[in-house]
Amino acid sequence: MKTSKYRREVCRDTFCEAANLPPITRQSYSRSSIQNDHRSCFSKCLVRSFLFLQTQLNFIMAPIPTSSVPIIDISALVQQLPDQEQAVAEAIGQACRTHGFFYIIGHGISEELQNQLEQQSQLFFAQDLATKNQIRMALAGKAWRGFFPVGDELTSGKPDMKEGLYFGIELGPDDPRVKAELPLHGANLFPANMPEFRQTVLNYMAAMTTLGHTLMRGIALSLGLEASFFANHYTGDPLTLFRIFNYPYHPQQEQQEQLWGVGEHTDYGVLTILKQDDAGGLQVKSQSNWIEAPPVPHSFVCNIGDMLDRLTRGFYRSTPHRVLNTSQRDRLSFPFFFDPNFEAAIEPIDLSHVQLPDDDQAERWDGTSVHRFEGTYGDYVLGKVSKVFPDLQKDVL
Ligand SMILES: O=C(O)CCC(=O)C(=O)O
Repeated sequence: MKTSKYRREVCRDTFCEAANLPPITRQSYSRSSIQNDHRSCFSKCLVRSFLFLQTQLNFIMAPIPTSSVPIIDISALVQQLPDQEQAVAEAIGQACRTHGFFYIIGHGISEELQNQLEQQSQLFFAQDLATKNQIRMALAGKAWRGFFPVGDELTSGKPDMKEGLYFGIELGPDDPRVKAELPLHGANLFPANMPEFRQTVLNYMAAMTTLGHTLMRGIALSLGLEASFFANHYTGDPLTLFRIFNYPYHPQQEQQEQLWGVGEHTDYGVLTILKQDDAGGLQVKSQSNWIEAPPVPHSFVCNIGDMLDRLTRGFYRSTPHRVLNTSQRDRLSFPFFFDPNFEAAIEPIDLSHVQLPDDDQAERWDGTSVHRFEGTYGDYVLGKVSKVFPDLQKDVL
């Protein structure tokens, strides 16, 4: 029997010891009794060598490199420290120009609140379909809120492998926007059998809205504008949309790459602030390459939407992203969309001091131009959401 130096080393170091056998030496190796005693160690060595090789191959052939999405500590922006805010703003600006995505830490959002949200969401999605359907989206009409099952939401015409809950600003029947039957405005649907869910979601949305204002101050400073520029013109009374998604584990996922949790798309508004659990699966198109944006403890992932692309004439591009849950378990995510006011007309900002890129319509996932669009943000967002739920759009919008 022949064996390589590597296998003899492994055999001597681990398996022989476990089997209480004396180590093989150069002298004893030639004896047939020693070879027999060590036969099972050799086969274990072979399996181990094979597994080692397989790991190396998987690594070499992995299609998506690990993340280079920058991580930015925004605590100086949160605390409004005048001598340090600009440095944070510059890091944000750099990330917006290179990736369109960045992680934030030092944001000050309560871990306890985040844990409550995650636990209650797990409980909600673990229920049977009939129970979840008690708050199905069709029941909220034009307010466009509630639960949708796996396969109901489409990206680029294809069903996404996710189920979810849609929420928005909680408005009562006397609110003038609700009286005027403005789409995407109204009351949320909350599960009657989970009494704490409502307040947790509302508290989380309030915290995210404050964080959205903070980040927009940083984005304004990064463009050489006064910190309150966006609040003064577009986001003082933002349209905020909040979603909770559950991407169930699909055994076929391993064979079929096309079972996207969410297909390639860009977000519609100015800024998305995403909380993801630790399953992974978010992929970001950075400078024409797909890279992973894996979970980073205590962070949120932020990305630019189409309206910031339009406002900056493409200086800050909205970045395509997608989700593939390969974690072998369900994945939860919590995107919060901090968007311009529904009625706002989005006009490009004067950025004569920077060199602007060409229109990217030809490369965009939806083949449209965010720069040539005419109308309010409400017109833009309604055009988009009606494509993701075409049946619901026919019935309620
Ligand atoms: O679930 C995620 O990680 C991302 C969700 C997303 O891309 C979206 O809602 O626009």
